[in-house]
Amino acid sequence: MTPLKNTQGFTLIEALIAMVVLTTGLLALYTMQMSSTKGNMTANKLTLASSVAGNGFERLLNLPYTHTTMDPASNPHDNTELTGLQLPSGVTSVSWNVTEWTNTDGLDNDGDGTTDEPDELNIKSVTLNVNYRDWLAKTLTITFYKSELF
Ligand SMILES: [Ca+2]
Ligand SMILES: [Ca+2]
Repeated sequence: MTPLKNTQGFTLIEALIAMVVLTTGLLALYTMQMSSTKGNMTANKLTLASSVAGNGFERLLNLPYTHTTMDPASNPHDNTELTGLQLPSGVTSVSWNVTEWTNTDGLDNDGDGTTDEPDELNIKSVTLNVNYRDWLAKTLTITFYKSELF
């Protein structure tokens, strides 16, 4: 068995360099961990907001075309009008605006004798906003259309 050539151990400088290298690595790991945690929370809140937006969208689509929650004259509407709509932690409010789709093609599209009246197409455009928080206050917006025929 050959004896070790250097039996004097590490110098103070070598130990310090090793500590600097180790500390740099640990700091990089910490930064990565924090970034990952933050991204995870952001994704979680966005998923919750999307779920609430989907619920609100389904509820509004299933109500009658002339329901008060779909009245353009009462804009902006909010979640207190949808009984039982659950807002999970982090989701602060839901609001939506309804607009009658108009056209100005000079034709009486619905055959009621009036040309280009505000509700001639029997379609409403709804812009639904879900306000939520992750690290910052954010808003998820979806737009959908509701037809009087369906
Ligand atoms: Ca008309
Ligand atoms: Ca028209």
